[in-house]
Amino acid sequence: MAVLVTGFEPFAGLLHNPSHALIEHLPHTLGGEELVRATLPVDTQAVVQRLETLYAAHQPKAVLHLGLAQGRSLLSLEQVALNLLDFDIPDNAGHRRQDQPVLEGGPLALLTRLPYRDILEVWKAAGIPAQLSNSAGTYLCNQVMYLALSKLPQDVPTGFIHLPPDETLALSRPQPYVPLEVQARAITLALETTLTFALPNQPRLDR
Ligand code: PCA
Repeated sequence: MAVLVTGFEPFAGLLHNPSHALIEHLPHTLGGEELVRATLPVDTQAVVQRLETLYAAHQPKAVLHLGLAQGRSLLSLEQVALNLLDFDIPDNAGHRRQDQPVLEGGPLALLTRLPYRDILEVWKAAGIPAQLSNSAGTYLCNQVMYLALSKLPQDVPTGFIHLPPDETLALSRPQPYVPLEVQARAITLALETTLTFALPNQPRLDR
């Protein structure tokens, strides 16, 4: 069984998305599990089918979705996803949404299924600049987090981490950033912690 990690393609006129760049920096296996990486389209319609295909093809034992949060200077471990799509900035296919649910009839909010307190502790010990966030927004990242938590089995650790700009984005427009290498280390630690704490039958990993 595999562990699935995804990033997003660039969007909103940017030429780069650290969440896409970062997945190439992750190890190929973690704790003996294959790490499957994929890049999701920033298209509110196409992303639904893409997720279904990925989940069906890999039957992952843990899932971590990643995206960029422009304007945030720390990694954000997202605590909740809302059943709401509401965005003025069109996605890459030109769609906009207002006051629409991600899933008709679904609960208003879903809580992450990552061991987030453990991840925060591990990050703190490693000096990772990160925070717990209680808003994943109402754009594609929140949609993917909500869909993942709705579609994957309850016992599959599942969640979302928003990444800050990296050095490539900071070079094109001066802004606070966290180097991609540090972000990749943080995500590797988050995945290791998830396999260790959320799947108790897993042998403990060496850090
Ligand atoms: N960030 C956007 C969507 C794609 C991405 O990387 C978001 O925060 O919703």
